[in-house]
Amino acid sequence: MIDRINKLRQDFGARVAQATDADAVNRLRIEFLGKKGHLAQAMQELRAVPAAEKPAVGKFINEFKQHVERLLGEQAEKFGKQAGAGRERTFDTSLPGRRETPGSLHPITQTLDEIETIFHGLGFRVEEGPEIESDYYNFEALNIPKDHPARDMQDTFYVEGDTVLRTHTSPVQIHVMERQEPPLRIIAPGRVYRCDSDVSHTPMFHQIEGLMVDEGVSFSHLKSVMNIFVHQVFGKNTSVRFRPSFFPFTCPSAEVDIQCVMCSGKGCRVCSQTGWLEILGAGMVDPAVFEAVGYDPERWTGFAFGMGIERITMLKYGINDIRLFFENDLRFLRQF
Ligand code: 2NL
Repeated sequence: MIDRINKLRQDFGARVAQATDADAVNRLRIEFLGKKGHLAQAMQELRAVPAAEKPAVGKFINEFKQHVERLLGEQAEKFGKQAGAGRERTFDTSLPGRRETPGSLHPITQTLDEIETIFHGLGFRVEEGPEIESDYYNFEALNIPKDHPARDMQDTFYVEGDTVLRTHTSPVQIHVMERQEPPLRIIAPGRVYRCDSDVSHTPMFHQIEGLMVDEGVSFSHLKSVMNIFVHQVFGKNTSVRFRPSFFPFTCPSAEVDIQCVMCSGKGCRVCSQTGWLEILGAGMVDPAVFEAVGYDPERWTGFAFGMGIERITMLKYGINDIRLFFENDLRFLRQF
């Protein structure tokens, strides 16, 4: 067996030296390394070698194989380079191109970016804060008393003791007001958490709140800013209306409706035949909130508003199930 390999080795050495082009090298590769080549055959024959000699013979065959691979590699590289030199690479211009599949931002991110840009244009800056908050920043400072239904265990995720997952981004604005005197124009986007889950509620969703505080800020400033916002997001011809409402942290409070985007106000299933869709809540900051952060309510006034990003996105694109945003099904996401 060893003798046979030695003969093969001599034969290979002579022929590889004679090879003059890449084709010849390839033929040698098939003859020696191919499925039915000399080396495969030697491995077959190895089975019949007595057990005592097997390791030595096996090692010998392996060394030969490595030798063949190395020499063929060297020759192939040499002829490959010669073949490439001086010859232009050609390509088939009739082949169809490879399609690029660029990714895209999540629809929630797109809406958030769009809203931030609109308010940036109106002089608002973005502020962020922690998602885990104390009862004080999430409720107390916002004039939400201990027995208020919003604090119900069914709505709020309690972490432990006085610590909660924020149920809105208002605590961000409380922090900002505590460390900074008016005038102030900020928006606070981020994740918020409520213990709720169905086609229109998820335990985590995104909210953006806005706050403007200065001397002489009035409800008409709020209306004007809301009008500009709605017209930029839903189009110039979208009607806006304010309905009286209640929030513990604003007075007076209002809910802002837009003309139904599905039926243009004629009445349909989406708007429950009313022709209007609620998109956000807003109002004049309650003096109790200013007292809590140490602002003089006799001097400063302000407006605030809050909206759910998922809700705005659903209305904008006619999406009827909020859970689609969180399933990450590419068939859904690719449409944005
Ligand atoms: C809604 C309503 C609202 C606010 C949020 C706010 C924040 C501070 C002071 C006063 Cl620091 N108000 N935020 C005001 C009115 C409504 O949100 O429906 N959100 C989804």
